[in-house]
Parts: sequence; C-alpha cells; structure tokens
Amino acid sequence: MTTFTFDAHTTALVIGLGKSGLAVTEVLRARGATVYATDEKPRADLAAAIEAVEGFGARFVAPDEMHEVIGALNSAILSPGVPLNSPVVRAVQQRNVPVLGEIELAFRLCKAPVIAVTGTKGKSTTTALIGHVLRACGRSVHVGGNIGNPLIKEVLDLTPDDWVVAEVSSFQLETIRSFKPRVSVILNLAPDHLDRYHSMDEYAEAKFRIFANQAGSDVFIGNLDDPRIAALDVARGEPRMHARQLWFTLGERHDSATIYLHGDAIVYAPIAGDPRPIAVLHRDEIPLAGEHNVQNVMAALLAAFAVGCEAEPLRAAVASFRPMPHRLEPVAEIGGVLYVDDSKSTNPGSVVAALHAYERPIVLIAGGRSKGTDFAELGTALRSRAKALVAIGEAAEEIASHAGEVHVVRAESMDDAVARARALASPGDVVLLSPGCASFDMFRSAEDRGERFAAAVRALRETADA
Ligand code: UMA
Ligand code: ADP
Repeated sequence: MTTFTFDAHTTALVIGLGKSGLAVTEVLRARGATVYATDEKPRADLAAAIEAVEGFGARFVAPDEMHEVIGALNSAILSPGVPLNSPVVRAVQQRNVPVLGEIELAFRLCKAPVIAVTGTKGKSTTTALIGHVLRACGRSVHVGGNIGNPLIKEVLDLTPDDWVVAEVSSFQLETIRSFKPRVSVILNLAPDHLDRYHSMDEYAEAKFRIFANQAGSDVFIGNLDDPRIAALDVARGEPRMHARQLWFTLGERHDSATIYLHGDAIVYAPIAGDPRPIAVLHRDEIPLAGEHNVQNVMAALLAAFAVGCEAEPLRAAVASFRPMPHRLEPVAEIGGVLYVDDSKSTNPGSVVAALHAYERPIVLIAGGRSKGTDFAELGTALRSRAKALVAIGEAAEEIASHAGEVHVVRAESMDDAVARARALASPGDVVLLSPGCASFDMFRSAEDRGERFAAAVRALRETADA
C-alpha cells in the first residue's frame, strides 16, 4: 500500500476549489507539501479561490495546463462534488496517481476516534445531535464533514481522548481507503443523487463503504426499519460486516433491536452490564417534529451508548437540542398559520417525512431542480396530507402531475410562493417549504432558499402588524 506522508515529500493536486479543496490546500501547505490546485469553473469565476490558494503558497493550474504538472504528482485529493469519472480525475488516474478524498486525508491525520454518520437524510441533524449529547456526557467533541465545515479543519491537534463526529456523504465515501470509524451509522437509504449514480444499488454501495474497514472492536449502527440496511445484519449472513451491530427500530422490541419503542417510550436494551431495558425518554420529550426525528434520536442515543455514555444525562441532553436551521424550522405563526422552513429537504423522501410531521392541514411549497428521482411516493403523501401545493422551479410540472385532486398553483419566485401559500392557508394550517429538490435553478443554495422564505414570511408579519 502506498504510504502517504502529506509533508514535504508530497506533491499533491487538489481537485475542486470549494470549501473542501481550499481546506485541504491550506492544511497540506502548512505541512510543507507542494500543492497544485485545479477547478473546472471558468478562471473568471475563480478569482477569490485562486487568491486563497496562492495565499497558502499553492499554485493554481487550469485543467488545460495540467500537462505541466501531472508528471510531478504523487497524490490527488478530490472534492466530493467532483465525480470520479471527470476528465481531470481520469487523467491523473491514467498516470497511476492515487486519488483520495478529504475525509481519508482527515482520518489519516486524526488521533481521535471517529463516529461517522451517513444516510440519505438526517445526517446533519444526527451528527449535530451526537455532538450535543456527547458534550452533555462530558466528552470533548469536534463535529465536521458534509455538515458544512470540512473535517480536515476539525481533526488537527486532537488526542485519543477527544471524539470526532463526522457527517459523511456518499460522495465522500467514494474516495476513502483506510477510513475506519470507531462507530458508523447508516440512517436510511432513499432515492437521491440519481443524477450521479446509475442506480440505487450503486448509491447504496457508496454508503456501505462507511463500514468496509471496521473490525470487531468497532460498532455499526443501523436502521432496522429500512430493508436495504436491515439486510446488512450479520445474522442474515452479510459477509462484509465485521463490526459489532446495534440496531434501532420504530417498532416494538425485537431480537436484533438495541433501541425500540414501547408505547411512547424509547427503550434501550443495554449492550453491557445489567441487561434490564432502560426507558431513556418519552417521544414527546424530543424537541423535533416528525417520526423521522425519533429515528435520528435513536441513532444518536445508540452512538452515545456505544462510546460508554450513561443513560442518565441523555434525556436532558436530547430535550435541550434545537432544530437545525432549514430542517423543519418554525419561522413564525401569523394569523394562526404556522410557517415552517424545511429548505434542506432536497429529495422526495424528506418531503414525505415533513408531510407526516404535522397533524394540521398543510399548504406545501415544493419544487426546484430534480436530481433524477421519482416523485410518485411524494405524490402519494401529498394527496393524503396536503390541502394545496405551490409548485416552484424546474420540477414544478413534474411534481404537480402527481398532485391528483390537490389544488395546485405555480409560483415564479419565493415571494410569490409565500404570497400564494398565504392566500390558500386558513388559521390552523401549516405553510411548509419542503422542496424535495436541489435549489440551484432559482437560488444560490438550500440555505439561500430558506432565508428567502423566512424573509418573505417576515414581510407578511410586517404587513399583518401594520
Ligand atoms: N468542481 C469541478 N468539477 C466538477 C464539480 C465541481 O471543478 O465536476 C468544482 C466547482 O467548480 C467548485 C468546487 O468543485 O469550485 C466545489 O467543490 P464541491 O462541490 O465538492 O463543494 P465544497 O464547497 O468543497 O463542499 C463539499 C460538499 N459539497 C458536495 O458534496 C457537493 C459539502 O456538502 C460539504 O459541506 C463540504 O464539502 C465540506 O465537507 C454539501 C452538499 O451538498 C452541503 N453535500 C451533498 C448532500 O448533502 O446531499 C452530498
Ligand atoms: P442530511 O444532512 O442528510 O441532508 P438533515 O438533518 O440536514 O439531513 O435534514 C435534511 C432534510 O431531511 C430536512 O428536510 C429534514 O427535515 C429531513 N430529515 C431529517 N432526518 C430525516 C430522516 N431520518 N428521514 C427523512 N427525512 C429526514
């Protein structure tokens, strides 16, 4: 196996100059490596990135200049948004230059044990929640990864007594090699990113890399209610799984389940010591809407138990967690209508989860740029849970085609969407922004989309107050 020192002996190409690539450039330069950095965007759009790269003492190389440096490279570090089949990756691979991801690099430089969380949806919430509950149990915790702050920036200067909680996406898992989390979590698998993967199987296999290097001393936490994940149970003969397995289920007690529901209590069957089940908390103590968040809490509790936390502080720790921005985040109640920002809902499954999170009539604002997923299941939930749909963005017609008898209107901007939703909503209703799509057709990012929703809602309040 190639030994990577990531120091003055390293000549690396950093591919992609977003958050991940810039963080890698900074860290590798600080360690004395020679770093070239590239990005496929037009040079005119890269002024700030090139300035940053040069500030770190690295050289920007445009893709058409690659021949100047490719012969000198002994590693390439790939940003998650750049697919493995992109021309620049293929070019370096043809030269037998190993291609690694930032997560792999972070892992190799990290002295602390890692808890890694993946899944189609709920990663950020569960990652943040694990960080929150471990801190409440007195641990020193660093949180990073796909959640927004590159992992590489979180893991330097740690000791084996610290803990790292890493959100890892399927994209990031494609480029790991020795990444071996002490605890891995797979929350769920639903259609997403099918513009990058050929099939659900290919997407699932990328996620399954999270446990590929785990050993018997490590722990895998899985969702027993998700058939693709439950099939990883060693009891069902899964040969690739070497970690100890802990399972959560929204069902009742079950042979494999370590955390389950008994009535409304979340019950833990201890994995060590006194085996008597412990009711950890009541589901109505969870300060997050929706059944899917019960699953996220269960996964976080199992991670805490897996690293030796006691049950006692966990209840208060979960109760003091707050929804992350743009994840079923209540924005305001105006004229008896609750406005909820779920802009981070970027696949149909998260819209389904959101539609089931409220007992009140829902006016749904959905649409955006499709990621190649099917909207039929969203349509079923829409028809059973929503009273109206305000359709936005490129996927508006496709989503509207699944609305059946549900009243549908089109909106051209977020202000327009909020105004139309308000007109359709009555006191007691929820206006729910849960787009189920990427944001880039109309907005800079999902955060931007959520902020524009909140601004439009605040403007309604000002009109209402005037
Ligand atoms: N680029 C190319 N060629 C390509 C694609 C992109 O050169 O084929 C360049 C772009 O021009 C751009 C740069 O690569 O300058 C962007 O790199 P990136 O897309 O990897 O984005 P980063 O800013 O580095 O952010 C990445 C993650 N982005 C993606 O996976 C798409 C962030 O997750 C993550 O927070 C960050 O690293 C820190 O770890 C975002 C995300 O959308 C939130 N993730 C997906 C999701 O959650 O569904 C997986
Ligand atoms: P991720 O980081 O995987 O995108 P987040 O915690 O950021 O997940 O949540 C993104 C969206 O998915 C939000 O709309 C949120 O309400 C929804 N969501 C969160 N957890 C789950 C889950 N377990 N199943 C389905 N949807 C979920």
